[in-house]
Amino acid sequence: AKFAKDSAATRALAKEKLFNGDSVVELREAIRAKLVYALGKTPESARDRDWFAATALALRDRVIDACHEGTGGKVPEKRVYYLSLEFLIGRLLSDAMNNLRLVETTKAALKDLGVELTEVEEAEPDAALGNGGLGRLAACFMESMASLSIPAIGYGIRYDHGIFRQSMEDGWQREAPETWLEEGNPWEFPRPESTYRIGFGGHVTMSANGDLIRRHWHPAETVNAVAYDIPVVGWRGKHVNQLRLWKAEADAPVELARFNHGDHVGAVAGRARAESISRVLYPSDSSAEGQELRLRQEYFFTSASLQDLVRRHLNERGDLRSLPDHAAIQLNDTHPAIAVPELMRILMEEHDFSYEDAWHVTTNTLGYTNHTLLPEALETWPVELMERLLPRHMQIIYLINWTHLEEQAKQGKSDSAHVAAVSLIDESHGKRVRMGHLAFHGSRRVNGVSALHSELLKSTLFKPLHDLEPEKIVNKTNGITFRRWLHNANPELTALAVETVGEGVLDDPELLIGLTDYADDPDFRKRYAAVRRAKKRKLAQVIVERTGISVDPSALFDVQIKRIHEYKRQLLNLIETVALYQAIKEAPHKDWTPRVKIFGGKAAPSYVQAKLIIKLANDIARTINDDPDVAGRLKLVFLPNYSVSLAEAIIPAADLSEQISTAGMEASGTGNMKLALNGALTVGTLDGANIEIRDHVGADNIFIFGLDAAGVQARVTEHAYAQRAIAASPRLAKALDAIGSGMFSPDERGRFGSLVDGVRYHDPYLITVDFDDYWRVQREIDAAWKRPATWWRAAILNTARMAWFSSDRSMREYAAEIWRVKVA
Ligand code: HBZ
Repeated sequence: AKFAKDSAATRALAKEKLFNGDSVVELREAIRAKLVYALGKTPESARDRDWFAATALALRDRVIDACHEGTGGKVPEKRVYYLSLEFLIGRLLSDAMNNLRLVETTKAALKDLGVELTEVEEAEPDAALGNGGLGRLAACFMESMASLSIPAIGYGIRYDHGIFRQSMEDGWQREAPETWLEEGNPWEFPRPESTYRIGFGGHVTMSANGDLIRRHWHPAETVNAVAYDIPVVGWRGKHVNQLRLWKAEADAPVELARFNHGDHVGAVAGRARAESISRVLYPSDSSAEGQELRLRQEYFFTSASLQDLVRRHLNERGDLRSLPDHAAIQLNDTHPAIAVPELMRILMEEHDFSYEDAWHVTTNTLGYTNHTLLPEALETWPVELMERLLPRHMQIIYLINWTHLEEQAKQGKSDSAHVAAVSLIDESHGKRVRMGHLAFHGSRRVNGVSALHSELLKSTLFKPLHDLEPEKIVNKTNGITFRRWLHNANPELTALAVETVGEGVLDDPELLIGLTDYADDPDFRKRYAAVRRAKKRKLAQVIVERTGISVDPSALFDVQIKRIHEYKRQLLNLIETVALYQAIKEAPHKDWTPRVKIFGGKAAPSYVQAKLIIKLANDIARTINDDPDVAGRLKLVFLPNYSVSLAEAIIPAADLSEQISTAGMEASGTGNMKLALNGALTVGTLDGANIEIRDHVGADNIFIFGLDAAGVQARVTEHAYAQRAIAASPRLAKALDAIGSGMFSPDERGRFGSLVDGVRYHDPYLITVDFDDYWRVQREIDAAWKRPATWWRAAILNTARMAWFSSDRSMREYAAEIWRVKVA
C-alpha cells in the first residue's frame, strides 16, 4: 500500500504526542495495516464496514496497551463481578476513541486515508444485547467502573441475535432478527481456554464418608460455555476491565457413534439444542418468560461465571473461605438468582464445605438489585421444572428454605400466613420458586434503584422479609455515564460547557454547576439554544430519511422514547395528542405552540396491547400530519427501531422529556436522566427517579402533574374511578370517543375499541384520573415555550444541576456500601 500524503491537519497533530506516544501518522499506518493484513482488503476496495473493523482493531491494540500499563499484572485486592443477562452497550468506537482521547487523532488519520470518521462510526452495528433500562444500566455501570478503576468483570451471554429489529408495515410493528455478529466483532477476544461444562438434568446420588453425607449431581446433559472478552476502557485510558460473554457450544460437535453408523443428521442434532442457549435474547422486558430455554440461559451463564470466578480466586488466593474478602458478586435482577444454590453447590459438592460455611460465604459475597415491583415481571419457576432441569439445585433450595423457616419457628413465628409470606416457595398456584425471595435471602444487601422504589420494596414486595432483616434493603439511585450521554452524544454542548466552566468538567461533572451563573446571561442562552437548534436540524433529517415526515426544527420537540408498556402510558400521551388536535381544529386561529411529538420504542412481540398502541400512534400520525387545519402546529412521528444509537441522536435534540408513568410503577428510569442532562425539560409524574430529578433541578424547572404513589394506591380501591373521571372531563370523553369510533382508523373502525374500553371500564394505569392535570401542565408548557428567556434558563439549570445522576456517583455508592471495595 502506498503512503498517503500527510494533510495539514495531520502535520499539526503529528507534532503532539497524543496518547501512548501515538501520533496521527502512527495511527493511520496502524489502521492501514489492519485493513490490509488482518482483513485482507485494499484501501481501494474497502467498504465503510471494513474501515470500521480496521479502526476498531487498531484502537483495540491501544486499549490493550492501556490495560497492561494500568494494572501491570497486579492481583487486585477485591473484584466486582456484575452478573447480568443483558448488556445493552450499543456502539463501542466513539466510546473507545473518546476515553483514549483519540477522537481528533482518529478523525485526521482516517481523513488521510480518504475516509470520513462519521461514516465509519455509522458502519458499526449496535451491540443490542438487552431490552431496555436494565441492560443499558449494566452498560453504564461497566463504563463507570472502568473509569473509576474499580476492578470488575461483567458476565453475560454472547447472544447471536440481540433485540429484534423493528420496522413498520402499514403502521404495525414487524420484527426481524438482529444480526450484529454477521461480519464478526472486532472488539472481542475468543478465549477457548476458558471453557466450562454446564450440566442439566440427570439425578443426584449420596455417599457417606464417616459422619459426612455428600450428595453428587450427575447431569444427563452437558453444554460448554466458551468465554469471549470485550475490553471496557475507562476515562482517559487509565483502567481497562473485561466484559466476559459466554457462548454455548456442544460438548462434542458430533456424536461419533451415530456418525459412524451413518446417521449424519442425527449426529449433529444434539448440537443445535446445546447451541440454542446463546442463540437469542428474550425480547420481553415486562413479563417473566416461563420457558425452559430461558431457565437454561439463566443457569448457563450463572454457572459459567461462578466457575470462572471460583477458579480465579483459587489461583490467586488458594482458599475459598476468603471469597467474600476478594469478590463481590452483584445480581442484576433475579435473572442470575440461581447463583444462590449454584455457589452453595460448588462450595459443598466440589470443595467439601459444610452447609453453614457455604451459607456464610454465599451470603457475604452476593448482592441483589431489584428493578421492578410489577407482579407480572417477578420471576417464579415451577418446582417441577426446576426438579427436572436442576435437581440438585432444587434440593439445595429446599434445604435453604427449611433452615429459613426453622429459624422463624424458633422465633415463634410459625403461623401459616407468615410462613406463606416469607417462604421461598409460593404454593398459591402450584408450587413455584420465588426467585426474588431466593435472591433476597441469599444476599448481604438488596437494593432498589431510586429512593421511592427502595421505600416501596420495604413497604410492599419485600415487607415480610424486610421486617426480619431491616438493614438489608438499601437504596442506590441509578445513574448514567456522562461520557456517552453528554460528551459523545452531544460534543457541541460539551464544548460549550468546557469553554464556560473549564476542561475539568470532563473529569468532574460537579463542575457543571458553574453553568448556573450563566443561566441569566442572554448571550450564553443564545449559544445554548443554538446548540439545541443544530441538533434538532440533524434529527429532522433523520426523521425525514426514516419516515418521510418533514418536521420544523423551530417547533417544540416533545419526546417519549422507551419500551412500549401500558404502565409507561404512551397512551396517555396519544390521547392528549388527539385532544389537542381536536382543540386546534375547533380554534385554528388561536396562537398554538407548534409541537412535534416524537415517539420511539419497541413492544415485546407477544404484547398485544403494546403493539396496538404503536399502530394507534401511526394511525393518528397519518391523520393529523396530512391535515391542513393543523399544519405547522402539530405533528406526530413514530421513529422505528429505537436503539442506543438512535437515542444518541434524539436526546440532544429534545426540548421536552415525557416521563409520565403511573406513580409507583417505574422503578427509576434512566432516559429521564439523559434527557434532563442534555437540557430537555421534564414533564413527569412523581415516580421513580423523577422525584430526585425534581429535587436536584428545582421544582420551577420541571413540570410535575398527576397523582403520587400514595394517591394511586388510594384511588385504585375506589369504585368506578375511571367512569367518574371521564364523566367529569368532556375533553377526555371526546378524545376517547374519537379513537374508539374509528376517526383514525376509517379502514377498520373497531380497531381501537378494546384499547379504549380498557381505559373506560378498567384503567389500571389511571390514565383517566391523571388526564386533566396532564392537559393542564401541557398547556403550561405551551405558554413557557413562548417565553424563550425563561425556557432556556430552565434548560440550562437542568444541565447545570444533573451531575449527581452520573453513574460514577452510583458506582461509588455501590463500592462503599454494598461491595466494600476501595475507590481511589
Ligand atoms: O430497569 C428497568 C426499570 O423499568 C426502570 O425503571 C429502571 O430505570 C431500569 C434500570 O434500573 N427494568 C427493565 O429494563 N427491565 C427489563 O429490561 C427486563 C428484562 C427482562 C425481564 C424483565 C425485565 O425478564
